[in-house]
Amino acid sequence: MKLSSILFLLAPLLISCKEVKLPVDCNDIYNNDNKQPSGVYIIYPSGSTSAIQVYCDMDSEGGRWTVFQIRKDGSVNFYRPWVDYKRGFGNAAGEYWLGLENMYELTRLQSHELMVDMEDFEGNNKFALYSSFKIEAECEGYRLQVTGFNNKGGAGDSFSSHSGHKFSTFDKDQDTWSDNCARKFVGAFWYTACHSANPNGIYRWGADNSLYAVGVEWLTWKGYDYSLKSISMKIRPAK
Ligand SMILES: [Ca+2]
Repeated sequence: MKLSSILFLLAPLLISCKEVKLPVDCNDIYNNDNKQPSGVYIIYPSGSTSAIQVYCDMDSEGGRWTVFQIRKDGSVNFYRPWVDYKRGFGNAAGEYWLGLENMYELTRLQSHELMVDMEDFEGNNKFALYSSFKIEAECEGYRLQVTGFNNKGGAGDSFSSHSGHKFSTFDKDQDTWSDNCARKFVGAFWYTACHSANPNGIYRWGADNSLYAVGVEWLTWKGYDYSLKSISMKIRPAK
């Protein structure tokens, strides 16, 4: 076969390779087709070998949200070591944590907004919006930067106080307390000394004051003695 024939046969492959743009996040999926419903999709936070399943919220407040954390039925254990919080765990169709490294990759190149959606066991829904959210690199302890709270959703601000703090798990204490917040409050978070929100705490089915502040909590809405039915944290590029 002549070289020109081979090139002719390869041409469509070469062209199609150029045209493939893998979605980095749910915002890309939305921009490729804005009729796509909320659901589980594959994204590539850092190139073609980084495929991971996530839940995309295409409905709330304009959609385009990539969910990085969700609790809704207590089916997944969230009391896990550093390596799990770094890499991610759970099931994109159920409860999961996307992983700090993925969150760093998603937020390092452009400005992102954050939405925190929550529901109690009485069927009430609230949310919190933040105009800026990013995670620093692992060598900086995956430090949180979150600002620009907006109380449109009525949940109050239980997260800004965590801004500027490193992420802690029970086996990696980077909090500002002399003791270990992750062990004390049975979770993993950007603990200070220690928290006003504990989304990765124990799933406890509502009001329960038998153990202080260990539940799935958002202080400014339900206080320290109420574990939420559901909570999800999601990001999208700021427009
Ligand atoms: Ca400590």
